[in-house]
Amino acid sequence: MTLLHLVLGDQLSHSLSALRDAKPQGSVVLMAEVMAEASYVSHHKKKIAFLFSAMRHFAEELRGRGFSVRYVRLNDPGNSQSLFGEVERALADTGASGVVVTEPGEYRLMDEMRGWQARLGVPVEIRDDDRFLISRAGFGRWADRRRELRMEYFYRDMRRHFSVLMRDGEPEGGQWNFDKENRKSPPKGLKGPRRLSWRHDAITRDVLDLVEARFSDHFGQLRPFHFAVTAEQAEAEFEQFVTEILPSFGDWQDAMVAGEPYLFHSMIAVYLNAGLLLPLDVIRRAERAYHEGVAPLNAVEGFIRQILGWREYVRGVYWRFMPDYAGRNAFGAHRPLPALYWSGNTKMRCMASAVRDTIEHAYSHHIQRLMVTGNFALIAGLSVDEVCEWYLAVYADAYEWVELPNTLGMALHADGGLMASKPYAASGKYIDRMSNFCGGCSYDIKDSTGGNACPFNSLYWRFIAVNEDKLRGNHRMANILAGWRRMNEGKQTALLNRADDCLALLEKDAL
Ligand code: DLZ
Ligand code: SF4
Repeated sequence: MTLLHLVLGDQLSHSLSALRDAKPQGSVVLMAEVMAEASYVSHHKKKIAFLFSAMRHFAEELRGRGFSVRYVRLNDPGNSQSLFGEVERALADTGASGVVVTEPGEYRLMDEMRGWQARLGVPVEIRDDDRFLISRAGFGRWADRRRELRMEYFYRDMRRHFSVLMRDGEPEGGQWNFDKENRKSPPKGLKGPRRLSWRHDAITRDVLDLVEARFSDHFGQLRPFHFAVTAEQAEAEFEQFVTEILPSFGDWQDAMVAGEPYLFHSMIAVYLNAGLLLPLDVIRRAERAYHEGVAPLNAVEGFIRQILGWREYVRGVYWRFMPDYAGRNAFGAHRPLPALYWSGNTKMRCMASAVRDTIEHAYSHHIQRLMVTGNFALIAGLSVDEVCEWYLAVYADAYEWVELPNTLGMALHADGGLMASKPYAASGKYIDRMSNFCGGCSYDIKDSTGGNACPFNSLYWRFIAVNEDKLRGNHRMANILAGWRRMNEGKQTALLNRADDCLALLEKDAL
């Protein structure tokens, strides 16, 4: 009796639940490059190249371990170009009597897979993805006990459960969170260290040619291509992060510097989310760096919180509230996504820098995503659907389970506060404090109402004014609403007029 073990492009872990009982004899592992997955949004070229190369390398590793692997390449004759079609073909060709798969990361695929057994006429077993540290059901039980789903409490429970950075039942250093120490403004000349880069082998060269030929109309620059494509390479990058970069990660976590896309960020989300690295391994390694005196507690705690707390939390929220979650739009934001999100052509230096980093690297760091492109989308009232689709397409680490809560919930507050206790709306002042963008910008950061005023300043106040009713119930917004009400009418009108001018320019692609 042969079983078909399906491994998806973001499931490249040897410990994957779908492979748990796979045997060199009696099992066929199926992996498939298909247009349905590669083009349901305009994925960045680098994202597709990374995934296809990592998939091909993973298939080679499985073969090296004696498995029989059916690997379907995008250009293979007969490729049906959908995962279902490839499972169907593989069943017919191998005579396998059932399918085993690990639950996919996206709702649309999960929904489709639930119908596979009836369509295929063989048992289809969908297993939990135990690469995550809490199951969907486990998160559900945690959430059932709560009135509000705040990440901070979830994170503390996870710290206790896994005994991470704990000492005698108390958090290491006497505090759960050291964020106050992690908000330093960047000094002049702040530069991130040089990162490892990998030579292309024959597999990567083939994939780059394939992506160039088949996805030329997709977003982003394909070359230079620098990602790790095996677990071994990803581990080497992570090791460089722990020893050379993590010590500074905490201090400069929220800093932004023109021409420095990475600064001190780990850049491991792309590998974690595809399965090349496993969360508990990286958490334990970072914890060890603290105990060995390699990195300070504020840096290690901040890093661990992203993985043990935030990453698991957003996945839990996603599955608990889908499919309804994707349709939420608390502020009724529908303005079409402006062309500058695809081109980077704008006089706003902070936006140009974030989008150009994205075009070049399929990456921009957390604060650029949240406080520049995300904040702008929030205060300009850009379409929630279009903004979410943009984030899903352009970042190499983006799959809907992680992208949607981060974009819709955290950046756009479109879930009405389910995740974040207040909207992350900010004027240009925040960007000026945390970056070196404003000095060299065409707009005047100090001005809010003139013809050359920083657009963030007026759009911020317009956002507050337009959404006053919706924000009134939020006590964390009380001071800001009071500030708006206290402002004299002339100033209010000037701000709203400047905001309208900015939105008109945005529509003409001239902001
Ligand atoms: C993102 C992606 C892309 C670009 N291509 C493939 C593919 O050809 N084959 C595949 O199995 N998976 C691919 N993926 C990842 C899937 O879209 C991902 O598994 C789902 O979105 C669920 O997270
Ligand atoms: Fe961005 Fe405004 Fe600063 Fe220009 S002045 S970089 S638009 S925040």
